[in-house]
Amino acid sequence: MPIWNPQDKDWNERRSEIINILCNEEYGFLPPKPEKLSWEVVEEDNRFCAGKAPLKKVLLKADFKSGSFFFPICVCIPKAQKKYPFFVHINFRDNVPDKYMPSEEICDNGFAVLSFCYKDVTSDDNDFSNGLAGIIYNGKARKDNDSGKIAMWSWAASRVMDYAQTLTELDLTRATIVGHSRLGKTSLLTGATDERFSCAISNESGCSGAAISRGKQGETIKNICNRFPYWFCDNYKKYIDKEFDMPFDQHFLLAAIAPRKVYVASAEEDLWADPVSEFLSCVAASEVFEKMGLDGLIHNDNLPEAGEVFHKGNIGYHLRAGLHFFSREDWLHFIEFLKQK
Ligand code: GTR
Repeated sequence: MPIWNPQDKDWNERRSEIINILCNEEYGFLPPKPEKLSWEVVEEDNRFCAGKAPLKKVLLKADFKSGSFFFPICVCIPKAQKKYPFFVHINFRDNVPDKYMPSEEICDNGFAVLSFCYKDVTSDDNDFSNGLAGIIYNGKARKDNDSGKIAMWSWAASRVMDYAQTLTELDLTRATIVGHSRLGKTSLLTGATDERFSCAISNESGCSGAAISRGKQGETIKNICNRFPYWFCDNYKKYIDKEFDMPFDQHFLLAAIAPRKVYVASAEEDLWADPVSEFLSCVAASEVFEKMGLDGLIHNDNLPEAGEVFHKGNIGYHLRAGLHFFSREDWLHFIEFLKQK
């Protein structure tokens, strides 16, 4: 089944349909934009990264008719007179430096990094009464295609982008969204729905992220819906043990980012995420890039081996040796991919 038939409709139309399918059937529709977004710098550390890249802690405030909601972000921008390409990193933790984010090295490489902790947006559990979820649902029952938690974390990444657009030190044409694991799933959804990001990176996002579901090893839709039902909308449960009946698969999510860049990183020992299914998804999503006359994933004609890196096309990929982790090595590959463009 082709993802897109260019004779039928143009890419913008097909891309909207794909996003609609993914939101309706899997993640739920993202919450609406707030009526107003404002912010306040609450802390400044001018000595951070030896003073090369001062750190600001900023509180973003989103006003809705039903109430206001705040979440903190960390902003680290190299101190020099130029515009920096930047990452928005959806992180597991709320402070810097962090084991999943080598801020100094990122900044030394000429990138700024804005990060936030996903749990500051809404908790990672079935409680839909706190944070953004509390404002949106406000005691109302969730409909089958209403936002799951991933869609809410993704909404927050777009608010960080709203704030980034007000900063003159950033090169807004080179904004990358990045996350690891459940937050890699969130990063891909953000890349698909928010065209202000010129690249979306998934680090080991696996099931319901970069990995194709049909034939997937390790975690399945059944496993993920049983353990983390609240990450998704209720409609997603329809596909438990029915992968081959799905009117989409995860390569649609990668393709919805085209013609912007996508990067998928796998780890050899991360069998729960399944590196092979992550790789196959990149191969399948290449269809859309190729129909646009662009390169998708440029790869060898065999499954990747640990240490292999594919950076030539608009879909980047690497397979790192080792375990499920967001390592410095992953970041350095992403930086190298982004620098060559
Ligand atoms: C696992 C989950 C995966 C992955 C991971 C993570 O337990 O099964 O889908 O997202 O958590 O986020 O670390």
